[in-house]
Amino acid sequence: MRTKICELLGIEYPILQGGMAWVATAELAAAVSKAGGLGIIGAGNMTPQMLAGEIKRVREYTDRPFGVNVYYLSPYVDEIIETVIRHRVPVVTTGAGNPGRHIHRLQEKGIKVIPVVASVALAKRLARLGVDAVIAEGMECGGHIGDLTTMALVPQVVDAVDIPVIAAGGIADGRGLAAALALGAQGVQLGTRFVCARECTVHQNYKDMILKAGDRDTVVTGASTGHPVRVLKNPFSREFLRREAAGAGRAELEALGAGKLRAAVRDGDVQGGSVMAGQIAGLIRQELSAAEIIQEMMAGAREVITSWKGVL
Ligand code: TUI
Repeated sequence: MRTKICELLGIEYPILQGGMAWVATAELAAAVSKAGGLGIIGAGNMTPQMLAGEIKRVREYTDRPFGVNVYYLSPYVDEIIETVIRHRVPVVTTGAGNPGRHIHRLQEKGIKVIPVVASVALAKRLARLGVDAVIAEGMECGGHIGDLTTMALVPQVVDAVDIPVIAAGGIADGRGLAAALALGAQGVQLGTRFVCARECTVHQNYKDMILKAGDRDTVVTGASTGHPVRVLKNPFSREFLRREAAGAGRAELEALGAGKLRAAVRDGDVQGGSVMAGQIAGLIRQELSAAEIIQEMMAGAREVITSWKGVL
């Protein structure tokens, strides 16, 4: 099941690991790349020095291709771009903003650029600027979200651009991969599923909360601030939504959210922290290694696609 994404990125399977802030460290990225997918370091709000350390560590674990996700709300965006160039990172994905001003400089240095988009309009604008592929991310995903579902967004982006499209949001097994391919995507990106990879260094409380979650256990905070974020329901999300409903302003809500992702991911404060996760959390029932996740997905997708042939 090699697709254009495998050729473009030099990977074995068309599976990318989301570059999640605080979660996607060198350990996780290296494990996914070693297993034949594309591991991605989440630069989040890291300083350029911290990122350089993570890049170096991935290379100590594997010489396979990997990526860095650049978070466009970070105060260090321009320096992070310089860091990925200096360290010759093979692939850059981007999130939470328009990477337009950096595309040519990255590509000039041989770096593949794959932005996350949540709309057809942005996908078309970035395709015109020459990006290598786009990740079309539906609002089923965890963290910062757009407003279209994966099912509606992916085929519309596929029809609007002539570069490969990677589907994200709500995908965690072989059925999701097969569905994404059916929608015209050339690959998938998984976030929540890889949070529960054995090699992922998040606090065990964070993994346990995803493993115990059901289908309706996520909620969207921050819709009123123009920065909606999907998280698991907990005392933090309830307090956030209570204040939001009471008319709290953007500044108050931003202050309430500050540092809460780190608290949940690194300190295991899954009551007072922000436990970002996608709607597919309810499907995830066990911690597996990155290689097991990828092998299980590939086998599951092959099984689905083979069964279609029986129907036709
Ligand atoms: O970036 C994400 N998901 C994220 S980032 C994040 S870090 C965070 N930490 C604390 C509080 C809040 C967030 C958690 N989750 N996904 C990629 C993504 N990017 N989804 C949607 C977009 C997007 C949105 C607007 C991409 C471009 C865009 O462009 C606007 C423009 O300038 O045209």
